[in-house]
Amino acid sequence: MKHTPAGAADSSKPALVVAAHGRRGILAQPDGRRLPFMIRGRHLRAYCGDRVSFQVTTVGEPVLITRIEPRENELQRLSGRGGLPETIAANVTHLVVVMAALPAPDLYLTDRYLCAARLMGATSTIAWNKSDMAALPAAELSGYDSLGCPVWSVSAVTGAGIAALRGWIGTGTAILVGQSGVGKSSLLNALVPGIDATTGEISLSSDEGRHTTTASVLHPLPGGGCLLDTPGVRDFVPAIPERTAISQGFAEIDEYGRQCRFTDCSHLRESHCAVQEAVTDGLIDRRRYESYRRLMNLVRQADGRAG
Ligand SMILES: Nc1nc2c(ncn2[C@@H]2O[C@H](COP(=O)(O)OP(=O)(O)O)[C@@H](O)[C@H]2O)c(=O)[nH]1
Ligand SMILES: [Mg+2]
Ligand SMILES: [Zn+2]
Repeated sequence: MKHTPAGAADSSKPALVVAAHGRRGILAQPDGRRLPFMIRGRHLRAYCGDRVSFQVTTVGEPVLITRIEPRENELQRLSGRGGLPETIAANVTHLVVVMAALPAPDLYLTDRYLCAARLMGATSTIAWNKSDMAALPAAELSGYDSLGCPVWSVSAVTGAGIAALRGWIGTGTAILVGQSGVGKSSLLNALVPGIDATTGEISLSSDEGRHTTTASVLHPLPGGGCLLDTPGVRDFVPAIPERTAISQGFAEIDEYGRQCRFTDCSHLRESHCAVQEAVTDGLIDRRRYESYRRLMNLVRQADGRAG
């Protein structure tokens, strides 16, 4: 009979992957205990946010992941190589788009994040950071609230709005995204009490054990949620979606698009296009429509290169 020492791994319940790199990482058990894990073979791949079953082989050695629970979604970004989408986390429920007065806001990029969030089934919000330096441009961002994307005024420096943002994340799993310099690392420190984003990085030895790499980490939040930090991909840009899916990533275009004459309407040039009419009538914000058009063109260019 196998002897299980007190305090050892309980493999009867699924655990959460809270740090992952390659085929190694750390699991958190439901009672909060942490266990190093590894994956054998090439058919399994675990990401931060995955819920997994595991097996204890040798006490004191990393446990073996045997099964990955079906994922609700995958967070994907463009990889450097050939622009292929690469999964960086699983079961991400909330995307926090961080913006600030400096660097100057790029609403096109914001819309691209919101599109990616909607397509992966995550909710999104905008955190206007550095509010101690420049107040939230309420008029410019007012349209986002009505798209189901609340806008928070926060400051990583003074702590203003931090509890409210944490409350919005609730028990979900969130990631901070946005341009370099907007304050994502600073907000991570403000949201997760007691961590230091630099020393909070976890280094795992690679499969070969020759060098260490920085893992993606899920930090627990006081309210029961988690905040994902992906040091290697801090300035994450979402993967370009399928061209036919982009309109579904824009809530208002998705809504008006149902009234277009053609079910496969691209809402760019067709006649009897309810989306273009709504833009003309001022029912859809012109700048949001321009974001949609730019993303559609970007995908056409990408498809052109691939073909
Ligand atoms: N005044 C002010 N400065 C901030 C705030 N948050 C971040 N910063 C500064 O903005 C710069 C970039 O912050 P950082 O967290 O590294 O941004 P990241 O690149 O998005 O991770 C740093 O100099 C921070 O000190 C804030 O709320 N108020
Ligand atoms: Mg940073
Ligand atoms: Zn249309």
